[in-house]
Amino acid sequence: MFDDTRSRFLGCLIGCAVGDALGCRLEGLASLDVESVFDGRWTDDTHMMIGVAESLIANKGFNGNHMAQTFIKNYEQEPWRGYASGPPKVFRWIKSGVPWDEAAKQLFGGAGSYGNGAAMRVAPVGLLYYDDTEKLRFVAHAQSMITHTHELGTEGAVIQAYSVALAVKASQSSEWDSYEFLEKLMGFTSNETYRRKLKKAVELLKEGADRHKVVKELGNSVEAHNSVLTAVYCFLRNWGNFKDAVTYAVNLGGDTDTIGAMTGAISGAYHGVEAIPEQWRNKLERRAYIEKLAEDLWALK
Ligand code: R7I
Ligand code: MG
Ligand code: MG
Repeated sequence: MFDDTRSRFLGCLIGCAVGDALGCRLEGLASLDVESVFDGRWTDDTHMMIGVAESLIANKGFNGNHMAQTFIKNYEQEPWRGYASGPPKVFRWIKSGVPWDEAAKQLFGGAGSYGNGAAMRVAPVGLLYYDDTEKLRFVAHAQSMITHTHELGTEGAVIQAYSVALAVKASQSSEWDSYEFLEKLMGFTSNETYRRKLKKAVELLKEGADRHKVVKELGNSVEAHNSVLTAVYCFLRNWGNFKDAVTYAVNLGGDTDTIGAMTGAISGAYHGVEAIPEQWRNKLERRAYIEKLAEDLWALK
């Protein structure tokens, strides 16, 4: 069979950036004509995804301190990318000498963050370890710990990374459907909050639920458990087409850039880069650099 993994890698990272760029224009707005607002500029979601990729490539795998320093360097160059409050605090603590795997435990009164920040950036981990599930789980969790130590935050990242991996693999095997995809996620996570949402996702797909119900049941907000499976659902509900999936995602409202980024990463990994509308790719900020990162990750395989 023709090996199109390279195109899937490119589709995943470009898809993440395109979904972020589409979504950030719609944040807080009612459904708009996505074509007319797309300007290709992306936010912290893509900025941190780039940091994950850069560090994985530089180390040919995971190095926690290096990845933390990469996040810090990128943040200091472009702090205006729309970062939430948690990561910049962690960056300051790490700079003052707290170890990379300790600093984030202090957030939110010692609970650690369950924001979706560890999931929104994790796509490169899903690519690099798409064929090694246990390594994927380990690295997706470890990269989360730099900024997100709450179990719901880390598990969201692990599930998002595995969804990217499944999308790469589903495109290579033949006949998967949405229900099998959800079943595989169910077999992968033992977290009850996520398992409940996976059951909901099956029901919503079966009944062809409207957007209002999807948002009510799966969520569309900044918490990982209220956005990661929403993105998975957006992909599955629009399995056939990249553009439909991200357009649907960013029209759910709420944390639109992040749900767009996560949907775009999964859908791009499934369809390959050619399926992403060319006018979107052409406008995308730092497109060549993001493509280079995808190529370098692919070369590590
Ligand atoms: O997760 P994080 O990087 O934010 C990502 C979001 C995405 O939408 C990006 O596009 C960008 O806009 O920001 O940053 P955190 O500050 O760790 O978490 C984000 C938010 O989640 C926090 O501001 C809180 O509102 C909420 N949150 C919590 N609230 C209460 N208790 C996260 N953890 C907790 C918690 O333990
Ligand atoms: Mg953002
Ligand atoms: Mg966001």
